Amino acid sequence: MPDPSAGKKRRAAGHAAALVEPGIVLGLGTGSTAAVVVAKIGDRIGDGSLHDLRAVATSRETARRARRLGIPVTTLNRAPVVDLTIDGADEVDPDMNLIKGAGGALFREKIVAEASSRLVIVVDDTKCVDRLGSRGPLPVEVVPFARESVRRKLRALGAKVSDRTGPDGRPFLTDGGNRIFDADFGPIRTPRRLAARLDGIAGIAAHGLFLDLADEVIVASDTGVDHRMRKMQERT
Ligand code: A5P
Repeated sequence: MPDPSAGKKRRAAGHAAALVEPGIVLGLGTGSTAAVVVAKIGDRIGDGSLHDLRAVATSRETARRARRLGIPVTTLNRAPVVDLTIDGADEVDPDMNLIKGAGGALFREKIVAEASSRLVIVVDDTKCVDRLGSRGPLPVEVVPFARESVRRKLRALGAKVSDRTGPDGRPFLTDGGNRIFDADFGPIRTPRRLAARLDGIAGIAAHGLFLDLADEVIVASDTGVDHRMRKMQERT
């Protein structure tokens, strides 16, 4: 099925790929928008405007895609400080807080985001919301040992919890071998409070609330591209 947002994703991705400078350690996100960014970076390596990059991929799928396009891929352990990461998101609120994880790579995406000096998020305007949780559930990655205890805790916090499955109908497994719950909290009034509660549950490997992590958000609409910056003092 054709993606109605494909044109916007291409415009936003082109804008983001132009931010990449030779010689840096570059974090590569996961998902359909990040895939367009990876393709555009591959083009820039091909035309010689980018060289000496080392890329840290947020998923095996992105690593494979990058290698195919001639982008040198390293590991976070070899390059633990990432200069710039470009990634997509499922929702962006007016404070540039995010929900991520519809693609199932949220754990590695959060690790790479936290290791990055600059995190640039690329979305089309359908992802912009007043309140996180308005478009879909919150992905929560759970270690198998704690699956049922975490399910009960998420329910106690008010979520309707579904088990994510893959295209074959079997449980979706992340690159780390964990499961994903899609936890529907509805629009989230206090994302910081919810994030703190989820951070306190030991069996959760990662949740999709990415708060205070994005430095810049590139939003593509039918009329153009809006490049939003976080005020310097807000990044901790
Ligand atoms: C991957 O786990 C996600 O966090 C993606 O970054 C997010 O789902 C956006 O994906 P699309 O660009 O495909 O909408």
